[in-house]
Amino acid sequence: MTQQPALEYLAHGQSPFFRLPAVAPPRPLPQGTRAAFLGVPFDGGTTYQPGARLAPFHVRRVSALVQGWHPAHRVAVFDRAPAVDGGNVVFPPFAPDRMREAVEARTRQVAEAGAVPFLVGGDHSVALPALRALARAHGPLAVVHVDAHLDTSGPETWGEPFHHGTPLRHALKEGLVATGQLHQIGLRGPWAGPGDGDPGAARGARVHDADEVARRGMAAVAAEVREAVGDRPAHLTFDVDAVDPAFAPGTGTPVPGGLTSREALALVRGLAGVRLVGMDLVEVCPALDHADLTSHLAAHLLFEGLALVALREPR
Ligand SMILES: [Mn+2]
Repeated sequence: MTQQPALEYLAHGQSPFFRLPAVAPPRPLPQGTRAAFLGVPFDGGTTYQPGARLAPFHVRRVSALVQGWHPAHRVAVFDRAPAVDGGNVVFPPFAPDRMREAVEARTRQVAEAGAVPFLVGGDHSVALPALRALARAHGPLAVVHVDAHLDTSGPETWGEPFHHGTPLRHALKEGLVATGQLHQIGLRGPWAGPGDGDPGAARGARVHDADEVARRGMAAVAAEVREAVGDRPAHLTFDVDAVDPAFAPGTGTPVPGGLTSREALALVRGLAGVRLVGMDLVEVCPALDHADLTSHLAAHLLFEGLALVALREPR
C-alpha cells in the first residue's frame, strides 16, 4: 500500500523508544514480543495549550538513556519482556475521527499478537480508542487513571463529546470499565460545579485525590489500588498533568498541588503483580517543557509500566 509522504514521515518517528528494535507495520511483531510502544502524535483534543503531538519524538529521544535493570524489582526488564518500538499510529493530525479509528485498529492488532500496547500520546483523547480495543480483547477492564482532572466531562462543556477532558466519560458509558474498577489518582483543583464527580461516582469510581496521597503516602494508596484491581485485566492511563507542574512543567493544562515525580514512579512500581494489558502516557507537551524534565519522567513511567509486564513473565 502506498502512503502519502507526510504520513510516511510521521510513521518513521526518530530514535526508537528505549533503543528497542523498530518494527512498524506492515512488518508484523516478531514472535515472542510482549510489548509494543506506539507514538500517537495527536493534540486536536486539547482545550488549552496544544503541542502534545510532538511528545512521541521527544520521549523517544530521552528514553535512550534508560537502562534495563530494575533494582527494586530485581528484574532485567527488556530481557524478561521483549518489546519493540511499533512506530507511530498514523492519521492526519487534524482528524480526530481518523485518529480514533487508527488507534483502535493498531491497539487491537498489538493485543491480538499477544503483546501489551504502550501508547505515548498525544493528548488524553487518544486513550478512548485504546480502551475500546482492549475491552474488546479482554472484556471490561480495571482502569487506573492518574490525572489532575476527572476526564469525565461531557458535551455540555464545549458542545463536543470528544476531547481530552472526556475519555473516561465515554469509557464508563460504553461499559469498557468493569463495575467499580475506575481508580482515579492525583485529582485536585476546582471543578465547574458540584456535579463534576457524578459520572464516575454513579459507576463506583474510587478517587484518591492528591491530598489523600500526601496524607497517606503513595505506597499505601498503590497497595489499596492493587488489592482492588486483583487479577483483572488492567489498563493504566497516565496523564502527566497528575504530576505537579514543578516536576512536570511540559504539559498543556497544568494544575498546582500535584504528585511529586517520586510519588508518580512509586505508584506504578506499587502496582507490581497486576495484569497490565495496556498503558497510555499522555499530555507531555515538549514545547512547554524545561530541560526535557517531563519527557524524562514520561520515559521512566513507561519503563515502570513495562516492568509490570516483565514481572508477570515466567523467570
Ligand atoms: Mn487527562
